[in-house]
Amino acid sequence: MTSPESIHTISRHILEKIDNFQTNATGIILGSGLGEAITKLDSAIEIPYSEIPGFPQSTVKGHSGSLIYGFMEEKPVLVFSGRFHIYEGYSAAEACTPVRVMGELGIKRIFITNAAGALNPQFDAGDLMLITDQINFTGHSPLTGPNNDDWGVRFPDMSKVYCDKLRAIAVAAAKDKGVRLERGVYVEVTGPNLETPAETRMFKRLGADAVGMSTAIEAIAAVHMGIKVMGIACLTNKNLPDCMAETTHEAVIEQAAKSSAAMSTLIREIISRLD
Ligand code: R1P
Repeated sequence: MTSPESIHTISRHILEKIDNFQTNATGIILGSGLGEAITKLDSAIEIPYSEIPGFPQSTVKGHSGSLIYGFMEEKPVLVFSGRFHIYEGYSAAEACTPVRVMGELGIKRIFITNAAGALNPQFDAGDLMLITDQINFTGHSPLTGPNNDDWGVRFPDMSKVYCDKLRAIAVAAAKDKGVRLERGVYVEVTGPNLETPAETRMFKRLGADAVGMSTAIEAIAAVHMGIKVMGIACLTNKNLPDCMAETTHEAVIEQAAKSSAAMSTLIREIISRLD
């Protein structure tokens, strides 16, 4: 499912379904409950993951499982509405299939979104957080195994995972549109269990501002392929170690859905400002 040949086959299949695919498209991965963040693309072509041979299938509520190509502010975008997680049983490499496919299609810029718990006590549920850096706490890497030199080098540099230029555009776009946008470090854990108070305390001490079960490994795969990355977390709940409130996935999805409008406004504005 993750060999260069299988990624090539999946990509060829997608290209057969999308006439005149433009490689200057921005790739977007939508996180839990954020399916409504990208709607109303012009000239949209939608392909359910189930119709893409060899493509992984979404098994988590809040991830619709469809690929959508279309235009936003007259710019081409390729949207993965639904992602894959290690806790679903996928390897880190399998979970990064959308990123590998985007790289194979020639995409040079991706926006990764997710739903995450806020660790920084100054952040509120409902805020968006621009990811400035990451901690991969999963113990897994999508680069494990033989390196495909056509994709990237064996030891990719990770000194700048999240593109400065895209971050500056995001900050300016948020300011102009009145969208509250925090900035911080995202830590990825394997899950699917949510964090204990002791783990939450530890992640805070490690310097993380938000915690979730995706994104970091996708960003690693993207950096490996030389793809520019921007990450936006939708903070769905506050993880305060000394007074932890119970959380459910349903509540996460509900809060993410509520923040979809702000996410949509921000992404649209950023896209409109791209070259
Ligand atoms: C937990 O509610 C789920 O929401 C987040 C977590 O990673 C986990 O999968 O989903 P995304 O990261 O896919 O947005």
